[in-house]
Amino acid sequence: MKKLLVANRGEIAIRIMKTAKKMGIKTVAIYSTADRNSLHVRFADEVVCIGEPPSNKSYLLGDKIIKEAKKLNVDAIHPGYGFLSENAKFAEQVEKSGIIFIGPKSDTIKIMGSKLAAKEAVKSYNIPMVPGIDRPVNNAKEAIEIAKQIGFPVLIKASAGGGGKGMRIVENEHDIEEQMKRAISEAESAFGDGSVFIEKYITSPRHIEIQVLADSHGHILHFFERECSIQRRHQKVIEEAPSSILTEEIREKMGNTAITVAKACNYLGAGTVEFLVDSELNFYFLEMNTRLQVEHPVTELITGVDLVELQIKIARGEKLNITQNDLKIKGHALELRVYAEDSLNNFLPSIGKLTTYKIPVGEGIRVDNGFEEGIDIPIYYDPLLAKLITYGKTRQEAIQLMIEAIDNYQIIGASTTLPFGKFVCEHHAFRSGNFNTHFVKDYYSPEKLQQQIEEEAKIAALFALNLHINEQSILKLPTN
Ligand code: MV4
Repeated sequence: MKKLLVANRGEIAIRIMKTAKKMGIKTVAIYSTADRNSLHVRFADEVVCIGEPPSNKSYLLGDKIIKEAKKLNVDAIHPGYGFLSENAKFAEQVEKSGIIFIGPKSDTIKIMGSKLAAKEAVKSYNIPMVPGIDRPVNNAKEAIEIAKQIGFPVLIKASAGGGGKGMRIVENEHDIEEQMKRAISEAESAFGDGSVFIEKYITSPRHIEIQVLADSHGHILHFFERECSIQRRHQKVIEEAPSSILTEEIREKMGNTAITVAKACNYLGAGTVEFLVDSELNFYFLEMNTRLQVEHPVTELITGVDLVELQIKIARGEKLNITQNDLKIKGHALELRVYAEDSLNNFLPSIGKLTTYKIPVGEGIRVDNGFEEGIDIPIYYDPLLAKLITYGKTRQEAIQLMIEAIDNYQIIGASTTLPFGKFVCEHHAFRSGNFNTHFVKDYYSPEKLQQQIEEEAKIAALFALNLHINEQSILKLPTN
């Protein structure tokens, strides 16, 4: 593999190119006209403008990307996350064009893109799953029968779903018909597939996922868990590894389950197996994400591996030259997604020119960044500016480092989720480790954040006053 095209933008494009450079592989960046001055474009050895700013006129143009890749004699395409990363058709077209797609086979992407197909694929492997029905349901009477058997509350879910779309909690049988209609029509318009099924609703779960890697020689390894329960409207905000609630025993069980899921779908490359974990620490397989995830750095920090490097090696046909026993968790890592969103104003995108942009540096601090001072944040894409990642010997150390790093991150020109991240890091429920997916809903309000910001300003003012008085008294001393 001599040349790699990264079919993505922002921090993840840079992250992937860094590893390619380290491995002596030339890099090609693609960009839309909105990104012509972006960091990821300057970072690459070669660049291609792929189209107009909207994603469907640039970063989603699979055919055009493949055409340009061929012109430039590209050997492999890395899709990053989002955009074309889980598009089975794109993966298939890349395969057919003779270019290596860095990811699993298109058939695997297709299976895992459907929750019902995924359930079907793992059916014979004794994988713990949430009680429910594993086929599409569209008849209200039948749905009521199923729900009664499972027991309320139940969750109606879209098979093609993602990001909570087409998902409906139902508390009693009178609401089933109405909610099922809504779920089906939402799924139809969002995914063009109205298949829905029914599961027992786990009321206060944690969201914990396992990183796996599978090579083309039949070796599959897991790289432990990431705790992703701190999210807002299905958008993760803070991720960490390891999770503070798992015992060694459950960790091993979940890891082995994840490996079995990967085996069941003939997995290749890096993937993530998602689980729900209930308050009694029962875990249930939810779905598998067939891409490199946003939060992969926390896994890299606690295991000491470069996941992109391993992805590339696997794509080149190499064997994973480590065993499960070689892998040990060391330390604790936290990641805060730094979005250009206003935490005080319903997380509305906050776009503008970054007139000041200085990232924190120091031991235990990693910033996977896609921006620099003077750049306008485009309105067309996900407003993730960077990922602020900290690593310490203990969870407490990683949290403390995160708070300091947030204080040392200087951004003027856009509101960001940095203050929100600090709010979470200072919250007793987060610090205690005792939280679930309802954390943000249960504990966060803009008023509370505002109050915290004001209190901090007061303390800073008092501190300054104190300093001033002390200096004055020092000045007066010689006269006494
Ligand atoms: C669930 C659940 C409770 N019970 N399934 C949301 C997105 C999708 N990946 C799965 N999701 C959930 N499925 C059952 N049977 C609760 C959620 C859920 C959730 C999961 C992970 C992270 C955040 C969440 C927020 C709300 C609901």
